[in-house]
Amino acid sequence: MEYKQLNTHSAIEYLKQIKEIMKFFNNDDINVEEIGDGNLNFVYIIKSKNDKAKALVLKQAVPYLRCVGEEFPLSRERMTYEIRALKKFYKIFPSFVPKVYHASEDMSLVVMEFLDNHIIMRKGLIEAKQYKNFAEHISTYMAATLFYTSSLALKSSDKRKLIDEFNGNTELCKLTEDLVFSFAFMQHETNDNENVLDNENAIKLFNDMDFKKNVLELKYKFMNQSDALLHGDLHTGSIMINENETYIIDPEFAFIGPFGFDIGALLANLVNNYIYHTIVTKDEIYKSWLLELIRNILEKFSKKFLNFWVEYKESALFVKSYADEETLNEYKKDFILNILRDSLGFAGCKMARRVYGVAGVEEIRGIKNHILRKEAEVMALSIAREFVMKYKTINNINNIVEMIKNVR
Ligand code: ADP
Ligand code: SR1
Ligand code: MG
Repeated sequence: MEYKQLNTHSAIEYLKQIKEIMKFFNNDDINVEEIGDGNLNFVYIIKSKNDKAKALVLKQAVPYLRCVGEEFPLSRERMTYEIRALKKFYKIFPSFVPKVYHASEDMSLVVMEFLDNHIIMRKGLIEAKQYKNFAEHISTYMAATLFYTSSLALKSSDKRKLIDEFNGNTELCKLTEDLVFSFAFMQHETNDNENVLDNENAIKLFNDMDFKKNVLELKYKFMNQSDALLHGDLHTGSIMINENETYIIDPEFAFIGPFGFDIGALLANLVNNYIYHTIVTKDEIYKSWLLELIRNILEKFSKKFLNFWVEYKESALFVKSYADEETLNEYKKDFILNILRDSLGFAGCKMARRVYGVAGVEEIRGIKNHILRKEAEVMALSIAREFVMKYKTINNINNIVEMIKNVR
C-alpha cells in the first residue's frame, strides 16, 4: 500500500480494511481521536462505539519532525525500526512492552495495545508519586533486553544479523549524535536560543573544553560500540506506568549501541526529576525515595545482568574451557563496572543536552519562575559535569548516589 498520512477520518477507513483489527473490535463501529503529545509522530486512540473499554492505539510516523513542522524533514522509515524493536522486546519480556496488533512498514504505522490505566511516568514523578515496583521492573527490562541481544548471549552470526536489522536507522542515530552530543553544547540554531543569549552559564558550558573533550569520547562510543539492541530514547516520557505495571513505549531510536546508553538515559531523567523536587517542591521525602530508587535500579540491574550471564557458558564471546572460573568472574566484575561507568557518562550528556538544547524536559524547561528555572539549570549542569568528568573513575553505585546528593 502506498504511504498516505492519516487523519481521524482516513484512519477509520484504513482500519476497516485490516482483518485482525476488525476482529479485535468484533466488527463494531469505531471512533478515532488524536492524542499525540510526543516530539515526532501522530498517535490516535481507536475505540469501539459499542464498548468503550475495547480500544487500541495507532501510531504513524510522518516524513518530518512533528514538533518543528514540515520544514524539518525526517524520514518516516523510523517506524520500521520502532516496529522491529517493539516485536523483539516483546519477545524477550512481553509484560513490559505493548502488544502489536498490526504493523505496516509501507504506511509507517503500528497498531498496538492501548495502555488505558497507565500514565506517562514523567507526569507521575512530577506529582511525587512513588512506584514500588518500578526498580524491579525496569532493572529486569534493561538487564534482559541488553543481555539477550548482546554477544554475551547470541552466537556471532546472529549478533551480526541483528546489527543488520537495525543498521538502517541512520537518521535517528544522527539526530542523537547531533542533539545529545553536539549542538546543545555550542551556539546552534536548534537550541533554546532566547535562553542562551547573554546567559553566562551557557557561555561557560560552550567554552568548557574539558567537558567537551569527554563528551567527544562518549559520542565516539555511541557511534561505534555495538554492544546490544537499545531502546535508544529511554527517558521517563517513554515509560507508561501505574501502581502495578510498567510498559516501555516508543523505541523508534532503536539501534545496536553501547550497553550504558539506555541506563544513562533513565538515570539522567530520574536525576532531572530530583532537581525539580530540590528546586521547586523541596520535598525531601520524595528526594530520598528517588535516590534509593536510583540505587535499587542500578544494583538490581547489575545482579540480574550477571545472573543471566551464569546461564551462558558459550556465546559469541565465551568459548568453552577458554579460561578458569575465577578469571571469568573477575572479567565479569570489571565488565559490569564499565557498564555503570559508561552509563554515568551518557547520563551526564543526556542531562546537559536538556538544559539549552532543543526538546527540554518539563522538570526544568517547564519551570515558569525564571529565577527557579535558572537555579534548576545550574544544578543540572553541575551534576551533568560531575558525571561526564568523573565517569571513568567511579568504583561503585554508592559513588554515583553520593555524587547526586552532594552537588547543589
Ligand atoms: P513520539 O514518538 O511522537 O514521541 P510516543 O510514542 O511517545 O510518540 O507517544 C506519544 C504519546 O501517546 C505518549 O506520550 C502517550 O501519552 C501516548 N501513547 C503512546 N503509545 C500509547 C499506548 N500504547 N497506550 C496509551 N497511550 C499511548
Ligand atoms: C527533535 S527530537 C528531540 C528529542 O525527542 C526525542 O524524544 C529524543 O530524545 C530526541 O532527541
Ligand atoms: Mg515519545
